[in-house]
Amino acid sequence: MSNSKPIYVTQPYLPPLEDFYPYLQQIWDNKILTNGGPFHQQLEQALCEYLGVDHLALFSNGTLALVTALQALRITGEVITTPYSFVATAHSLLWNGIKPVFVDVDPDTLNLDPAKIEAAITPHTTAIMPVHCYGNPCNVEAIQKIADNYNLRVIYDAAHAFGVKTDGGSVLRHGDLSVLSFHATKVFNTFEGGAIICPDAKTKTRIDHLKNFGFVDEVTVVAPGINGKMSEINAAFGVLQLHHIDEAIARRKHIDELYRTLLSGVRGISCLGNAGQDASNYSYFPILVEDDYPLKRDELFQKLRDQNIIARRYFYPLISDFPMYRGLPSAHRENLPVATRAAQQIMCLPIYPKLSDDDATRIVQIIAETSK
Ligand code: T4K
Repeated sequence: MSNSKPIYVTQPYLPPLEDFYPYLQQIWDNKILTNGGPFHQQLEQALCEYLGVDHLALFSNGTLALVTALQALRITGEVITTPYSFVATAHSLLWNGIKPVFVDVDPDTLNLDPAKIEAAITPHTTAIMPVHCYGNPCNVEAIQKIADNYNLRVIYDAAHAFGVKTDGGSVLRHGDLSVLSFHATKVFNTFEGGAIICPDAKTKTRIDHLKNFGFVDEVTVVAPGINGKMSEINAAFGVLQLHHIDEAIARRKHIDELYRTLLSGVRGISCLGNAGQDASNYSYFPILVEDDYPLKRDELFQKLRDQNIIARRYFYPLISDFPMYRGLPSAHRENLPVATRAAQQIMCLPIYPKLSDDDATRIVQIIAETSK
């Protein structure tokens, strides 16, 4: 075991602590801690401007935002989704009493494969929930075409897709709703947090009611809402964090390029390519450990661990392999060959703004020395 300090798959970006004090002072002065206070409003506005979207509702985390997005559109029955994601994607369906129907992913992007969606549609299907995995955009046009043909709603789990742009605009403008996560491990974080992006003010109002117990005013409750509100301290941190986001993404881009250059000659290791976006956020650095690499993926994973490099196997196991899903007919591995293979080969290397070039180089050296 190495004596060096552990290098994790990610490390949250934190602005200088003293920069946060004035924000805290403001909260202490006005005593508004939550329930749509001034920082909450300020962050919603600032994020709409930064992301280039019209309406955004903040949440206390991405999972509650997903659960509420499904409620907002009154989704029931069956929803087509990907097995290749973080469990929260499918859990949000179960929390709404909806049956997930897993469809395989595209081998190049590891996003839901539009060519396989149609065969999974039944009379009970009401929506599609794709994921822009690693911030690589889904084939939004093909998905929308299917949704239009079958009168289905589309809710994107865009937890990884902060700041990603396609065709000159935010990827978050596609579908009926998109959901972001601002968890500590994300490109833009508010410690915990999330948001729903919606196209019109009426839907935003409904979402705002749903995240506040269904209250419209002091005496009127219009829905069995939840408490999904973001607190002032998280929102204030978000406002400050937003000043640093471009710099943080630029540093991630540099590491992404460095990894790609250094890994280009390593036999048996492949990097996921660009999925057609004009602006990426470099939120993850996934590699595939293929058959011609001398070690199995788990052996390489362990080898890195022995050197105190804590990579992660996002997304292994597949969601469809967890006990609450594996009994579903769509969860059978024969139905999901591409996702099954990817889950066996995937490993996400450390990437975050403070990761040094030397550390990134050392990580690749460890991977490359076995492949010589
Ligand atoms: N949809 C998708 C597609 C998602 O990926 C996620 C979340 C969601 C929905 C749900 O959004 P939220 O409800 O979370 O807002 C992490 C995150 O907890 C989770 O937010 C994220 N996806 C998922 C991909 O990764 P773990 O279990 O891997 O987290 P953890 O605690 O092992 O953290 C990974 C590494 O990050 C640690 O080894 C060290 C570092 N770290 C972590 C935390 C929490 C820090 O340095 N500081 C920290 O505070 O799930």
